[in-house]
Amino acid sequence: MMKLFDFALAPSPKRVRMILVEKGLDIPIEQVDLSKKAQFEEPFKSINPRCTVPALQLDSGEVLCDSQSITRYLEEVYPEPPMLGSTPLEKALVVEWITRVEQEGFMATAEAFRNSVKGMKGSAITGPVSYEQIPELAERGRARVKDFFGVLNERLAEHAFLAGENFSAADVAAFVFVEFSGWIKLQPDEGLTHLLAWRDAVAARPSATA
Ligand SMILES: N[C@@H](CCC(=O)N[C@@H](CS)C(=O)NCC(=O)O)C(=O)O
Repeated sequence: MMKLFDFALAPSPKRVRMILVEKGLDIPIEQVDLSKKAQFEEPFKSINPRCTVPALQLDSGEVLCDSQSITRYLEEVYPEPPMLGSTPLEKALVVEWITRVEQEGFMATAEAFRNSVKGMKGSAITGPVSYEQIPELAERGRARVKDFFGVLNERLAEHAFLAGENFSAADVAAFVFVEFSGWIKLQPDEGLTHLLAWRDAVAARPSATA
């Protein structure tokens, strides 16, 4: 049986937990306590030398170390309901929006968080190599998050969901990003009505609290 390495409080593994709920899958989950730096200790650091969660260990022993590769694998093995699009266009747009949410949403939030919080000194980038904080990046990250809220709002003015008319892993990623932005005390303001209506719709899904 495959096993998911998770940390309940962290955003990236929540993306995978939401996909599991959407697909009705129940697999063993093991917590890696990031607050105790367990990601840098054995046995986990040998399982995922990148020292991040989520990681999915397959029956073969093979390990997938990124929420995107894990989502792709789950989609191939358990295609229903589709989370990565159904038509050629939808599949392409899911990739495009996941990439944008990761680069413009998650990275910007992580930049703001990891370059400003005292406990993250020497940990400005995830992984086994130590990188020092650059305070200017925190400021820039906050500006980028606000800008990206606007991008999402514009997209959701045109479409019910990011890749079109169907809920997908791109919405999962964006929903978790909006939650994550609360860590740097930013949230979409009232004027972003399309983004807020979409957020309420996603929040009503059982997977939202995964
Ligand atoms: N793009 C990766 C990012 C994974 C990632 O950065 N995970 C964070 C938790 S959200 C982590 O493991 N951090 C470990 C650390 O801060 O040392 C994914 O989505 O799988």
